[in-house]
Amino acid sequence: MKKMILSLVLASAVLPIAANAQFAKVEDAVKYRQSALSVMGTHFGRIGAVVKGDKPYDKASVERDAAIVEVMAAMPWSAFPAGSDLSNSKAKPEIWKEHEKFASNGDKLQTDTARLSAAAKSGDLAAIKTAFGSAGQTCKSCHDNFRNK
Ligand code: ASC
Repeated sequence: MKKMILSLVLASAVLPIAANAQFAKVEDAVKYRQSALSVMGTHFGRIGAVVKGDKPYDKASVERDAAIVEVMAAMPWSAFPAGSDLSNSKAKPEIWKEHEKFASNGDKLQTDTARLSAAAKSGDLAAIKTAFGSAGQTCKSCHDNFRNK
């Protein structure tokens, strides 16, 4: 498990650079970002179930979920090339019109999810709940501004 978490941490440093390489097709960018966001949502949701009290708190599981969320939070933002607001995408044109705002939302998510990961490592459930709430707000604000329903 330690090795897996270490690999994830290393991947988080390396993968955003790899992801900056151009996608061959805009369809590939859409698939890539949707995949990263889906994996992030799955693991964020697992922490959410603990935060809501629907699932018992298990430190190791939350730590693993938070590590994955943290890595995934760095992934999607380089996969919004111009012209990738395809019909199978919920991306709003504001992503490109207000790109700085969009990018800063992505940066904030990375800060929030790093805090969530730190809280998960500390084993302090109250801190996990607070960090989860902040990260959830950041998800919501991006969805409200930049994602079609
Ligand atoms: C989740 C999830 C999201 C966010 C968002 C927060 O668990 O999959 O996209 O939280 O709903 O408002």
